Amino acid sequence: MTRQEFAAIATGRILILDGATGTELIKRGMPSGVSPENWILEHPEAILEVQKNYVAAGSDIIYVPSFGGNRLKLKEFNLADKGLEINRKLAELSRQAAPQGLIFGDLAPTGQFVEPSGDLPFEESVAIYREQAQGLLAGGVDGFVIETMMDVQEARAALLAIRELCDLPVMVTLTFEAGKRTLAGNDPVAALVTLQALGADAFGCNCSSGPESMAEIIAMMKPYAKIPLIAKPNAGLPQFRAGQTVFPMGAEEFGSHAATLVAAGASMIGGCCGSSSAHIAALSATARRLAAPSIGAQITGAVSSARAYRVLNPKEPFTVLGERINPTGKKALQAELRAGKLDLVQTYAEEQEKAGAALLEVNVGLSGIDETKMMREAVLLLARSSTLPLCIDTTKPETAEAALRIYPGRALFNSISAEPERLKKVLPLAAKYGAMLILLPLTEAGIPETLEKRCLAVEQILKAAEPYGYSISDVCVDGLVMTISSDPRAAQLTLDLLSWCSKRGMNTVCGLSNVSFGLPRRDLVNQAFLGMAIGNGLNMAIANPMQTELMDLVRAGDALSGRDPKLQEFCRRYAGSSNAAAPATQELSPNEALLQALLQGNAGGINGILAKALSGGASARELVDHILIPGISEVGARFERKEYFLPQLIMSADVMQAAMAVLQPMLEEKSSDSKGKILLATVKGDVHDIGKNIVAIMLKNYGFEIFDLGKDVSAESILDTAQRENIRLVGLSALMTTTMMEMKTVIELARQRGQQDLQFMVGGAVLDEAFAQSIGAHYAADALSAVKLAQRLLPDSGSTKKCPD
Ligand code: B1M
Repeated sequence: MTRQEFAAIATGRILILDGATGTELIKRGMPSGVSPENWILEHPEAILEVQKNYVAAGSDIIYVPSFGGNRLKLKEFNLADKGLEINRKLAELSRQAAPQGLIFGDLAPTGQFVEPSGDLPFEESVAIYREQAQGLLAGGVDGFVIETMMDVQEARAALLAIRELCDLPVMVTLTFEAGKRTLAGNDPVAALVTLQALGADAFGCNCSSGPESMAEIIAMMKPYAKIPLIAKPNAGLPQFRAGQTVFPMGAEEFGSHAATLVAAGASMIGGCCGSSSAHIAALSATARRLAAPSIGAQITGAVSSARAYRVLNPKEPFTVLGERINPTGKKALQAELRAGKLDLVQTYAEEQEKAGAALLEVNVGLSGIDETKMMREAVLLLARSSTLPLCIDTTKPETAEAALRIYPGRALFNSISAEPERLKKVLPLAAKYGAMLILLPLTEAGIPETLEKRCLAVEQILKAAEPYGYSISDVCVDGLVMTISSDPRAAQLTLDLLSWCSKRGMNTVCGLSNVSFGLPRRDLVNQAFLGMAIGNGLNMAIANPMQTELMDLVRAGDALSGRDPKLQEFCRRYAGSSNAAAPATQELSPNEALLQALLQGNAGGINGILAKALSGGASARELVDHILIPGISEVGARFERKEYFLPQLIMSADVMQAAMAVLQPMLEEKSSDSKGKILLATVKGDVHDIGKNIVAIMLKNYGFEIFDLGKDVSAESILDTAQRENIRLVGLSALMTTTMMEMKTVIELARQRGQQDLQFMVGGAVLDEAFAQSIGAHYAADALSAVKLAQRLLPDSGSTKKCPD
């Protein structure tokens, strides 16, 4: 099936998808702990029955049961090298179940977070999905579905993998949590903007919620969706009854929600966990009575980051693209980039975001450095640390490609001119990644001297971009600001071009400061020019948002040009303010700077901050106890309140680790002889080790010999080491309710193995005394309590240093 054929069948009718596979297979005897893909191949009759039932219930598209068929998931069952064959056979089975219907190969999370949120290299993720898609293609699928994704970047990897293999239709669905964001913090509209620009043929949500709250997410996305929207909810919110997960919504009630989902804008509906063919039959019966939603976006021209989006449209508020991440004329940034460092890039990003920039321009072009490598690293860093969408600014196509490929959003690309060579090189790659474009009305002959020639250049670029799917709403025209010192007509020429574009509904953008080059009081000229340019339709500027006069002018401009409805933003910001100069911002104390760096996840400069704090008289222990531990706890609280998301949690943890690496030697005191051996480990499945490391330092300070096995350590490894090293006390740490029970497993295994004398000390934020007792362990609430407990449990070790009470 071609993408055009898919678009045709998805227009003017409601397509019915299938329902749950996993819960249906469990009903048919699939045990837990097996590879579902392998079990299906060993029990083909089960999946044939499930899928034939869905076809009979009215499903237009059947998902191949290849959900966990990627190399990383299969590896858990020693099946990694059978991926191609397994996926091919699964697709062939689905074809047997639906000989006349459409079967879509199913790609789902690998279980590992991809960079920039996680450690799995992006290209490795692409390769994993490519391999799976190849198997499914060999099995004859009609298209693909990428589903249950929790990180837009992983969905991008899968989509790119398929796009680079074939031109079949691809549907993508993400799983949104109760706060209407994915686990990685992706916003639904931002994810839609990113993935439809990258070439998804339909987009939406599956799993996690019941139909009602899914309808709310569909309604949020609808105005921005150029493609059909998908809703595949669970049969209600899962409930835990008698140790089992139950999905409470019956088929009839589920079916009645088709109307809610379609009214919200979904034109492809089905079921996820807990739904059966009865649910799909009910959904299909209701859908038959409903008119299909129209396909098409009311709001176009949006760019996105992983967590936010911004509509670029002359009717929207003025957009300032922060210009500071550009080494031209900035010695400090040049020095950092040459040294391979990006601390200033992160600082400039934070400052500009705070000052009101809506996008961040990123330019790292500098002689003598590997621009492509540096750009990729800068983009990865900014994708993790900033919510603002990026504008990639480079003249090199290979640098542009590296940036656009890794960026987990829809970027703006600066820039594309009417030079045929550049058009040929840059247009296909910008289109491949779905970037919005800044058009520069330059031709082979240079900068056109008349308005007519500049307009012609804009039209030439638009014409060349059209076959790649670009329309006026996907571009911004650069006003080409030249200096009035050398040509008094320069400003007027730009103003005329802005006016010409504005009449055609085009976005326009200018770099501001060129106009005043060589003049005194450039600020006056720049401000007057900005005012005139806004009057001629300018709606975007590449500028320094730290200049308060400029930002004030921009906001006043929005108020005057009707881009600030009811003047709400202007009044919110300026009511009660006078035109007196704002008080200078106070410099932060080293302790405040340390806390801020931790909360913002900014590891750059952490050594300097710590050095200042220590030379100012703070002790390493005070910094750990009074700044770092409360700070990281605040990060956890923000994560819980859904103000922070996983990437921010990871960045703050990195700062904590960096700070601890500096402070650790100062926390450790030399002790001459060992006071007893203690083994420490964070249990299997848990990677939190900051607290355990602090406990280790304290125990070392009090003379104990520590065998630290690290994090995510198996029970066997802990017990083998204890046996081999003749250790009598084992300290276990766990930070999650899901991993604390692993402590019980370790202790039970020790007893089974006959390690009866082994004592256990446990700690971690989710534990308490009662839990410790219930599993036969001793509890320590913090590092100092751990020392006291160790001294009590290993009395003959002779730890002489007295522990303060
Ligand atoms: Co995560 N995380 N995290 N995390 N993380 C928590 C624990 C969480 C409470 C955040 C939240 O939701 N508010 C939550 C658990 C919820 C729950 O189960 N109740 C959580 C989650 C959900 C997750 C993930 C699942 C997120 C995701 O992927 N969706 C994921 C899990 C990955 C995994 O383990 N499989 C995850 C990942 C991470 C990071 C990797 C990003 C990072 C860890 C980096 C690292 O440790 N190297 C991280 C962090 C930093 C946190 C929080 C913010 C901070 C933990 C910390 O370092 N605290 C945390 C929220 C919080 O606790 N407020 C959170 C400071 C540390 C000094 O305290 O470890 O308690 P603590 O140690 C204390 C005492 O407890 C005691 O002494 C220490 C010093 O006083 N103690 C012992 C600890 N171990 C002891 C052992 C002893 C004795 C005392 O004897 C042996």
